[in-house]
Amino acid sequence: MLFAVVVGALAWSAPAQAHGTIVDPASRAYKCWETWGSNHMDPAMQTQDPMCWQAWQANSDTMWNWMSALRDGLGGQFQAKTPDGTLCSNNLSRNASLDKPGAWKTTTVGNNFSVHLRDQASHGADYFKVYVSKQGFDPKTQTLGWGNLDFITQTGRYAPATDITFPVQTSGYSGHHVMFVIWQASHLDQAYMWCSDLNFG
Ligand SMILES: [Cu+2]
Repeated sequence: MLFAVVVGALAWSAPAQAHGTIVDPASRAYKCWETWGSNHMDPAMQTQDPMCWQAWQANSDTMWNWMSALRDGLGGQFQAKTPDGTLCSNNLSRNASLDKPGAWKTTTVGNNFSVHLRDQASHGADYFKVYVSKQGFDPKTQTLGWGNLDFITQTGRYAPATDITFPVQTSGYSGHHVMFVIWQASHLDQAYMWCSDLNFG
């Protein structure tokens, strides 16, 4: 018997996915893309910005697709479905470079600052959840887990827009901290998670 099983001719190609990220204070992948995207082969990066260097070396797609750090269908079970040590990558193995501790370049902020989402797809938000790593946690040497975070705020809903900005108030922080943000988008059960490196000046 001869069966001609045609499985390879799927008329499918991945569309350019449009989503978003926190552009200020910039998420790790966005900051590495913004800083080095036009110059990502520059060997000077290795000494000037070693964490971006290791990320580019590990998988340049992490930067080119800075807008795509999403998972679908988490049902709000962020902690249960995101093991310690995988928060900054949103538990995406292709972005594991973002979970590595080290001298990530920081954005200097005061106690009160604004968080800016740029969303090419205008998904809107059911909410954002914002956390900051505890005082004493060292992003340069420690891998981030849920127990290292202070919960700061959960926002309300935002209508679809390409730019969403919301205020964050903190107190008592100094030096290098990680801001961890979850964006629950509104068009689907679609969750984005990122780390941004802050310097509380
Ligand atoms: Cu999207």
